[in-house]
Amino acid sequence: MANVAIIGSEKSGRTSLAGKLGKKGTESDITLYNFVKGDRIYAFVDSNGYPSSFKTLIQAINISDIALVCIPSSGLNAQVGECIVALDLLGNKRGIFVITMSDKSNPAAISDLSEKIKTIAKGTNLEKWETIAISNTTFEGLDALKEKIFALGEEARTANAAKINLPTRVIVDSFFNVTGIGCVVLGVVTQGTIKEHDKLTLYPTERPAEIRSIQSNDVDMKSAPAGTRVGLALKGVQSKEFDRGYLLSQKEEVASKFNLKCHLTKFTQGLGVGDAVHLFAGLQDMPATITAMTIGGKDATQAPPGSDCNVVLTAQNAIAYGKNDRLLIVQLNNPKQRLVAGCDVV
Ligand SMILES: Nc1nc2c(ncn2[C@@H]2O[C@H](COP(=O)(O)OP(=O)(O)OP(=O)(O)O)[C@@H](O)[C@H]2O)c(=O)[nH]1
Ligand SMILES: [Mg+2]
Repeated sequence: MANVAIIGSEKSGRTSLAGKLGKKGTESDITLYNFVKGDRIYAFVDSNGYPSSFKTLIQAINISDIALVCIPSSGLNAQVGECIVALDLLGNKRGIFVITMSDKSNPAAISDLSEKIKTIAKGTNLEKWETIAISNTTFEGLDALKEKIFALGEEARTANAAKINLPTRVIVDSFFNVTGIGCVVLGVVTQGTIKEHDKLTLYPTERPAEIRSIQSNDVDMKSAPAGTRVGLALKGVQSKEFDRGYLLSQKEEVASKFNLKCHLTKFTQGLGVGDAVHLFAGLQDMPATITAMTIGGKDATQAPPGSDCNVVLTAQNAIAYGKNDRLLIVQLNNPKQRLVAGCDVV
């Protein structure tokens, strides 16, 4: 199974493309489209709330193995830039640049745009990504795009197979009550292998929860390995206790005060002590304040764009995370550049 985020510019044909790649499933501000190819299952995640809702971008990326960055053939814009910066700050991701609406352009202009994409991706984690032009109306390029997605899907499958013996972790994106069944949650097994009757803990609330049953793509399963998108019926917890991004896991860290090693993007206006920001961890986000800063071991009050610094950040409420998770500092109300920094917990 591989999960594929469809992100990029608004009105670039993202939803139309999702509909070409899979069958519509769970719908909200991120909508899932499923595709079964033999024993391979693909879940495409349309972050339809983006760009007005920034968090749907990060959520789509963080529940996916692969990202498709959609760029209309009319050209690059700030949203494409924001998607590239987000993917770069979050670390190594597999993905493809998709030039959409090729029917509205011509080969010379498309080849020009491909070069421009190469230029802005240079020096980022995305510099080796391929670019492909497609049209949802003439179907040009769609088969070639699918082949590329399937090739990356096989790589993701191998990467996930290496994680099946790690401690169990499920990242929850949807939750509801089903009459006669009780609490049902949807999410992705990102580590380990979950089994029916596993006793896990819900984080950050640290409440015990037991897996009553597991489904994937409407099929009952006794167990599900890393990489699987699952629906779980749970015992011991209620759906109203959940929030998007909660983790069902063996062990997570929970904190509201963080020491973070940050790398600022060169596009932000900078970061300073006292700044009100949002901290993103997985699918969770929380208002937070920068309470202290050091640069190269010395106390500082302001870090310039493109620089590295360490900060103490205090969040409004507790967040669940793992020591190896990549966190983001974001200024949601900044009209120019919402992303500020990618962070490791120290
Ligand atoms: N000519 C042409 N039009 C397209 C193509 N793909 C989508 N469209 C049209 O472009 C418009 C936007 O398409 P959507 O699929 O809704 O794009 P989107 O990125 O999901 O848009 P938002 O979610 O509203 O930001 C619709 O009117 C589509 O019919 C294409 O390949 N060629
Ligand atoms: Mg859409």
